[in-house]
Amino acid sequence: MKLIGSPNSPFARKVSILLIEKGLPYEWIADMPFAPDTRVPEFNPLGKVPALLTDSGRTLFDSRVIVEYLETLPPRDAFIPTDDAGRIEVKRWEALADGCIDAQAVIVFERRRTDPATISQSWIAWQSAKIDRSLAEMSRELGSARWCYGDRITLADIAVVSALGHLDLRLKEFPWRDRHPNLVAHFDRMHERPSVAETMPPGP
Ligand SMILES: N[C@@H](CCC(=O)N[C@@H](CS)C(=O)NCC(=O)O)C(=O)O
Repeated sequence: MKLIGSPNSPFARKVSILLIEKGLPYEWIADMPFAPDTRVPEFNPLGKVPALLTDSGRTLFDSRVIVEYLETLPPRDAFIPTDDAGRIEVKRWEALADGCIDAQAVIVFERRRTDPATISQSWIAWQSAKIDRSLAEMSRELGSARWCYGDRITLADIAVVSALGHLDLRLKEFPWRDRHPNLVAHFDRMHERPSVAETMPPGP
């Protein structure tokens, strides 16, 4: 299996953490989708990372499909519950965390406009509100629990730590630590795991 990703991509990190947690061997192929010589479109017509090249030669994307595929490999169903209610809850967490990353990415790209005069502060504020609300929802749902869902680590915890890690990387000024101490505790606990510590984005 080969994982095509960029080291700072939170979506690729989510997949990497799951691969490591499951103990699945894989080859990491670093590729920046915005580099002029990128080969990402050969694996994903959408030109985004992560993409996974399976041992049978199939390319899979996006990260939500890849994690579903990985859960079909042994140890099967270890990170997404198999009961309907649990599965939907964990996928809801993933959608929340991924959506939080999407809003972060929009802000990052908006700020990178070559002509600063064209940067839309109202668009940034619109996206910031999504981040605020998604973090508040994560914090509310987590409460004082150790794990996002149930009594063990799931894909939900992995998705959340990837989203929070990307905030630390790209939007350092975002005051999530002051506002949500329970997310900080979860984040710190998750960093005790080698899978999370080893996949810290190098930045910048
Ligand atoms: N929904 C996708 C999002 C992937 C994504 O946006 N990846 C970014 C890097 S973090 C990317 O490759 N962007 C390149 C582009 O938008 O052209 C997933 O979950 O895999």
